[in-house]
Amino acid sequence: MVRFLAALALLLVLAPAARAASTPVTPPPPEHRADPSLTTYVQRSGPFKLGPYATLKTSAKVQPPEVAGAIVGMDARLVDADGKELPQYVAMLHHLVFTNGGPDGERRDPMCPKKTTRERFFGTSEELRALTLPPGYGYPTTPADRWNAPIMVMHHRGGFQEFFLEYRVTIDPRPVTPVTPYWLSVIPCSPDPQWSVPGRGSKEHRRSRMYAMPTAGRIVAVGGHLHGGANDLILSQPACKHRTLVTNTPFYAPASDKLYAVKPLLHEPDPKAISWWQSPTGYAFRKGEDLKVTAVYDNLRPHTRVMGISHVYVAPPLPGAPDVRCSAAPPDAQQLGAQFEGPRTTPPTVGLTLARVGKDGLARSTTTAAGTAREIEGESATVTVRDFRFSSTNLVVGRGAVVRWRFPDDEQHDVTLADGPVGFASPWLRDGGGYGKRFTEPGRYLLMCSLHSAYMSQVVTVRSTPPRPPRPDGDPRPR
Ligand SMILES: [Cu+2]
Repeated sequence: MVRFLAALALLLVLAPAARAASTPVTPPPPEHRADPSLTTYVQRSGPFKLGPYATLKTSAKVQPPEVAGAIVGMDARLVDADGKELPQYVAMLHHLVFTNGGPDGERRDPMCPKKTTRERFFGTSEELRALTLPPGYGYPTTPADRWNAPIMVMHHRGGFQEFFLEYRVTIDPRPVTPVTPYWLSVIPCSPDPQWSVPGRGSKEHRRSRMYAMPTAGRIVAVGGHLHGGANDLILSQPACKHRTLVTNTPFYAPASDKLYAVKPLLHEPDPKAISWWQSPTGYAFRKGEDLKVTAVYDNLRPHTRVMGISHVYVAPPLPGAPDVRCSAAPPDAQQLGAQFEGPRTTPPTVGLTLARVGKDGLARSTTTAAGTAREIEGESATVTVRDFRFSSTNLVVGRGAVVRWRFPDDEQHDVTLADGPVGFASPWLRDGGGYGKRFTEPGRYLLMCSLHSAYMSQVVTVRSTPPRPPRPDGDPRPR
């Protein structure tokens, strides 16, 4: 009897209580490149509902698997109720970041001085790249950790679509060398870390940011995130003759991919994959040393709302190692490439238009303005963005005039170029926020709200002549 009770007690300690009954477990999928004897926890969040042509921006409830150990592989995707993956041309996983506040919810990203951002340890996007780490390394996890996952999904169709966020986490319960994740974004510490490439004809557009590392360490894995139009993401070490440590290469889908047949196409598709770098030896850096992240974009055409984020996984310095300066390139580095057939490394030319939803509920491409032209004679014009509408849908201004947009609603909107002479976009704005833009290049600017692109559009036509001076008699009528 005693033996039976002891066995029962052991069973209670070891078995199902150790994880939620609803969490299926599998061997690691090949994408995780993990020891096949390990266990992968397949978890879901949702359901979420997408409206017609909607952009869903929310925070998904996610939780760590009910075991302590270290995460050695992780990925995420959108699935339907049967677990079938939703293709990107239907519902696009545009952004997803897993954050970890630790057991007390207080853990923060050390690179964000205002401490507003929790530790980001895994991100995926249209690239759908899995987190992998060299053998023997892992990101420590406990069931007590408090996770969260800001997610942004774009629906490319009319009607409604339900989906679940499925995330797979491979855990090694054995002791491993712990890694710390660093999110080195060209635009730091923002929920929307975007800028726009003007596309004024010079071949390349580069934007960089430097980060002083708070501790010494070794870079053992580097992933990244880029948007459409990107050529490269570069992690470099300024103190070592500015050498490049890692280049993450974007891989674009073949032209035949249904992603490029989405009608109307309302944003430039991101790369379908991005390379991943990992090395058990790693690159050493010193406490306080700068690392630099640089995003390289095509500048022949405008690319709006782009990003450049390096996901850097750092292990402690090797035990007993001296304070290494400019350590040699690790001989055991691996660069993992595209996980699909026929990748393209040159960003494809993508033509974007505006869209309008018809009485049948279907959106159609258009390059024309909805209303009659409003001619502005003076130096500036104001547009109010309210009730899912631009107050002027068809605005004509002189060259050099300033257009100011006001966003009084409590719903977030923005103004983003779809097509035109110069790329620009405002941040997401609401509650009285404003944004201004001086138009120095003549031409037609097709503009939309990127969050409601099928429903909110505007055309600004910039004349080749400057604004006319006001009439001396004060008569406001157009001449
Ligand atoms: Cu992005």
